[in-house]
Amino acid sequence: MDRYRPLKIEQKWQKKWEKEEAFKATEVEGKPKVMLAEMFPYPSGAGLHVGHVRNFTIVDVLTRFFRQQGLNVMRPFGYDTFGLPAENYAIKTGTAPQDITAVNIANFRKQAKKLGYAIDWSREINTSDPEYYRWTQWCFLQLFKKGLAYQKESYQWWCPEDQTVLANEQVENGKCWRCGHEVEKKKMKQWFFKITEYADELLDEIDNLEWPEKIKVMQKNWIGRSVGAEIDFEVEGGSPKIRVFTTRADTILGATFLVLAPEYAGLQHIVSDDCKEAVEKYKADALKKSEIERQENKEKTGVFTGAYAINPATKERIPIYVADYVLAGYGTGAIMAVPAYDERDREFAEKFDLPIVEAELIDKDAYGTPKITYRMRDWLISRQRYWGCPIPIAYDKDGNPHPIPEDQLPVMLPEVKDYKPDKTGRSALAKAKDWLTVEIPVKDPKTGKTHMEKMTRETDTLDGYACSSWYLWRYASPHDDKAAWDEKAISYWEPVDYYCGGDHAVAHLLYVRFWCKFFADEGFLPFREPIKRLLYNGYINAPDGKKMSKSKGNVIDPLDVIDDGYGADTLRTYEMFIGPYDMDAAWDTRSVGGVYRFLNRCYNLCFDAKAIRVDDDKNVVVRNKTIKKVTEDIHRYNFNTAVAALMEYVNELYKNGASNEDLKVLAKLLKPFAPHLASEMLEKLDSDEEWPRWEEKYLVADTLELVVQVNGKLRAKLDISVDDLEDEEKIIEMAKTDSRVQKYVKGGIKKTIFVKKNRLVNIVV
Ligand code: ANZ
Repeated sequence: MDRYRPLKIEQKWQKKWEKEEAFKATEVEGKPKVMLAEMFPYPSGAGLHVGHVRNFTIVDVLTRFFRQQGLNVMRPFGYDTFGLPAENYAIKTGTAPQDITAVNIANFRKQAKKLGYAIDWSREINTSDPEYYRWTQWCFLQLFKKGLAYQKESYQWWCPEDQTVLANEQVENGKCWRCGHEVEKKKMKQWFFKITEYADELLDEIDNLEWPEKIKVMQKNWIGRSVGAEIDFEVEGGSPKIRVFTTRADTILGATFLVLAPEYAGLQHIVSDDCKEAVEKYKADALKKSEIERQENKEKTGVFTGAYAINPATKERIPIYVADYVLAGYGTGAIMAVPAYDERDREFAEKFDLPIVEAELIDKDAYGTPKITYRMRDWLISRQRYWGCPIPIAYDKDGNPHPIPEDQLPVMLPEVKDYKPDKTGRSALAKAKDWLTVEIPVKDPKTGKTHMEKMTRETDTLDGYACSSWYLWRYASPHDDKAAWDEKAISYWEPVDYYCGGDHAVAHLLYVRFWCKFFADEGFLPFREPIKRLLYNGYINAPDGKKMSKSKGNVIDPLDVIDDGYGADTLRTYEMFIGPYDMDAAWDTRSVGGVYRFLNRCYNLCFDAKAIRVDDDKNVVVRNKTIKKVTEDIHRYNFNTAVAALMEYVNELYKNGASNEDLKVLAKLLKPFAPHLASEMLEKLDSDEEWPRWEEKYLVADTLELVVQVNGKLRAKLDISVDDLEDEEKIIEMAKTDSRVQKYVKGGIKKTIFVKKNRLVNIVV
C-alpha cells in the first residue's frame, strides 16, 4: 500500500504553484471579486509563530473557498517592518536595520511558502522599502496640505539618563524600561494627525460594518462621544475665566468647588503667591503618573490654589483646587465639582473637608452652552527614532515647517553608523549631517517668484501605524510608481472584503478608517469604509493554557510540526480544528496527531487499492449534508465544525465504502484546509476543484418547529432546519425579522432569549 508522505506531496504542489504563479490576481471587468488580507506581520527574527499560522490560515481557507467557487480572488501579502525591535537590535549590534529586516523577510516568506498559502506573491509589500514609503510620505503631505497634520507642544515621557523620549509601553512603573531610571514628562513639539475631525463619522458608521460586536463596542468607547455643556466661572481678582465641561449642568447648584488639571494652561495666573510652591511641587509629581494611574480609584490627592471662583448659579464663592484626577486632554481640563452627585468629587470633598450640598436639580440649559466632547485625542505620530518613515518636512531659519515637494520624494533614510538618539532626544537622523540640509523651492508671497532656500530636515520619523494606515490600498497596484494606488485597480478590488487579525482592535482599525474617509474626501478613494468584514481571531496558548513566552519556555514552534513529518496540511487543519476561530485555545499535541491520522485516512480512502468502492447513491444523503454543512460553516467562519463534519464524513465512508463522487466531494471540501493533500487526491480522481453544491431534496427530513414569543405571548411558529438550531444568531435573526413578529417589536427590542431545548425564542420589548 502507498503511504501518505506529506512532505513529498507538499513540496510537489508548492513547486507547481510557484512555477504557474497559480494565485496571481488580475482584474477582470465584470467578474465578481473577493479581496482578502490578514493584518500583515512584523517580521521578527523569531519567525512565524502559532498565532501567525492561525491568522494566515483563516485567510487562506476563505481564499481557497472563494477561488473554488469561481470568484476572482486576490490574496496579497506584506510586512510591517519599521519599528523598535529592529532598531534596538541595530543599536546593540551595529547591524543596519535594513539588513536585519531583509533577512527576516526572507525567512518569513520561506515559511509562508512552506505552509502552502494561496498568495499572489507579485503583490508583496514592505513598508520600509523606499518604493513603498515614498507614498507614505505622499499621504502625509496630503494631510499636511489640509491642515490635518500639524504640530503642537505636548508632554512626552523622557528618560533623563538615556536622554530619550519613551513610548507609553516603554515606561514600566514610572521607570525607563532600558536603564531603570525614573522617567519625567517633558514638553516637546510633536506632530499630530487630526483624527478628531472625523470623530462623528467614525462613530456613526460603526454600526453599518460587518465586524464583531466587541470590536465595534471598543471603537465606540475609544471615540467616547460625550454630550454635555461648557460653563464659564468668573475668577476673583480678575484672572481669566475658567471654563468647565460637564455632562451634568443640571447639578450646578451643588457645585461647591472647581478642580483644574495640573497641566491646566494658565494655571500660573490663577495660583496665589503663597500657594505657588505647593502647586508646582504637586504638578511635578502628577506629571510622573500615567493617565491610567491617575484614573485608578486610589485615594484622591490635590492642592489648593489659594484662588476662588464664583458659582454663576448660586453666586457663591467657591475654592479652586488642582488635582490629578482631572485630566488635561479631556474636555477643558477643568471641572465643577459636585460632591453630592459625583463619586470622585465626593471622595475629594471628604478628604479636603469641602462642603457637600444636596442641591436640587435645575434645567440643563440654564447656564453654559451645549458642547460635545470626545475621549479620543488627536493621533501623535512623530517618533524620535531612526527606523521609521522620515517625515517629509524641512524647516526654514525661523523654524517654520515646509513640505518637501512631491517630486523630491522619497526622503530616503540616510545610512548612519550609530542608531542611538542624540543627547537632546532627537533621532539618529540628526547625526546625518549631509542629509540634514536640503534646498527647497519657496514662493515669495509678494512677488510670486520662486527661489531656492536652504533648510533643515525634520529628524522625527512617523509612527509605524501611519505606514499600516494605507497598505491595504497599495495591494491594488503594489509597484505603481505614478501613484500610491491606481484608481482603476482600487475601484475593482476594494474595499477589502475579508480582513483578519487578532490584535489592534482599536488603534490600527480606527486609523485605517480615518485615512479612508480623508482620502475619499480628497477624491482619491471611491469608498468611505476600507474593510467590509472583519474577523478577529483568538490567541493560541501553550498546552498549559498560559500565554506562550520565551521566558516561560512553553513556546510551540509551529514549523516543528511540519518538520516532525506531520506536514503543513496537518498544521493548517489542526489550527482550524482547535476551536472557534475567535476564541483563545490551548495547543494540544495529541490532537495534532489526531488530525494527522484523519488526513492519513483521507489519503488511504483515495489511494488504497483495497478501499471498498460503492455506487454514488449509497452515500448520497450524508454527502449532500456534508457539502451543506461545510459550505455554511465556512461562510459563518465556523472552521472547526467544518473540519469536524469532514471527519464524520470520512468515518461514514469507511463504514459504507466510497464512490468516486464521494471522494471528489471529500477532496474538494478538504482543499481549503489541506490544499496539498486535496490536490493530490483531485489529481488522482481526475477532477477539477470546483466547489460542490448540495441538493435540498436529499435533506428534507430535517426540519423542526421553532416557537417565537414576544413578551411571553406566542406570535409565530417557524420551520427551521435541524442545523439552524445550532446557530443562535441566525435563529434570533429569523425570529426578529419574521413578518408576523415584526409589528410587535417595532418600538425596539430590549432583549432576546433563546431556549434551545424548547426550540423557543422570547423577545422582550
Ligand atoms: C459635574 C458633574 C456632576 C459631573 C455629576 C458628573 C456627574 P464623561 O461622561 O466621561 O464625558 N470631567 C470633565 N472633564 C474632565 C476631565 N478633564 N478630567 C476628569 N473628569 C472630567 O464625563 C464627563 C464628566 O466628567 C463631567 O461632568 C465632569 O464632571 C467630569 F453628578 O461635571 B461632571
